[in-house]
Amino acid sequence: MTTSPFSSPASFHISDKIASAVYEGLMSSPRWLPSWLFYDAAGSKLFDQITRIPEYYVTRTERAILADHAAEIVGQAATDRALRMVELGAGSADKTRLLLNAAVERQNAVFYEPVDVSASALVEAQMRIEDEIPGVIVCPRVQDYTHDLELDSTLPSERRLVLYIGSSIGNFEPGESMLLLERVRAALDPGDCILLGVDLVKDEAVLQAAYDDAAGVTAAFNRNVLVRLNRELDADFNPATFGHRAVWNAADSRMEMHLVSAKDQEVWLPAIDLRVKFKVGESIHTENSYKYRSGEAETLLSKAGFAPEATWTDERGWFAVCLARVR
Ligand code: AVJ
Repeated sequence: MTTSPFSSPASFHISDKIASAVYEGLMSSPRWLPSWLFYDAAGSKLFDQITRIPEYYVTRTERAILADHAAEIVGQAATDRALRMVELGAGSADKTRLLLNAAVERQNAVFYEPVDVSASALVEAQMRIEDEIPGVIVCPRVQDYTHDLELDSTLPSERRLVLYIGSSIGNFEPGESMLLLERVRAALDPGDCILLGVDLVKDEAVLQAAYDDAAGVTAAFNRNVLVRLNRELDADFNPATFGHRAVWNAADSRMEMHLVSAKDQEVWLPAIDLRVKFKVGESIHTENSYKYRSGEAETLLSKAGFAPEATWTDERGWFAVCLARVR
């Protein structure tokens, strides 16, 4: 973590990580905010709603792939050993359940280690999973897997399968995703596996609709970041004066989300002693969601020290799930 470029705000509690990221992003030109800021309690709820809107094909497409191939995936990862399942993020609900169910069917008990920065999300995942899938032993780990990853050691009779599903990797810049996968590989032993879910490049209209749904849930998700800054940095954004914009950036192969100022205005963020002037039409870049071409995820995994073994996709070729093993 870089040190804050401003003196520590005194009066109320704020996270230094948030303060320094917001300061850096809003001082930049063009302005940006990191996409991890979306996931406060309200934002996590909104994302959960997004996964169910008709235009957002991502979650249901990946779920269908996993539903069709869970037993095969688990069997191929495990070979002749007992599988320990690790998940980066606190459980993608029913998608994780499909794989855990398949593992419980192969072996009587399965250890499941969800890794997340949020202790409350982990507690919730633990209760839900232990309740719903007898045979799963949950060992939660509070860790920021984007910075460090340390896992329970395994017995010689075991093998790990790390789940990094849900297109979570799509939020990382190409160089960052490479580093992240290298770090994951470094925490594993030879023979351990990763299951990586990536969203694929597709028709622009489909992408556009998925990130700008008719019901406006994604717009609310995007604007919620301003609500969060109002609460946590005592800022005075009027979220209604920022429009939601989703664009396909073909050159960089990514969907982008922006918040566009509908008028000339000034926003004050007293907690970081920052005044920001927005011109009408000026935007804050809030998210990149990278889309892969077929074969690219496998190339990335190879460069990070994994040997890709199998890729599963849907009939339309919209999403890919790749299994790769530590060499
Ligand atoms: C959670 C990063 C996979 O990029 O599709 C959904 C977040 N942003 N709608 C994605 C998101 C807008 C999502 N990921």
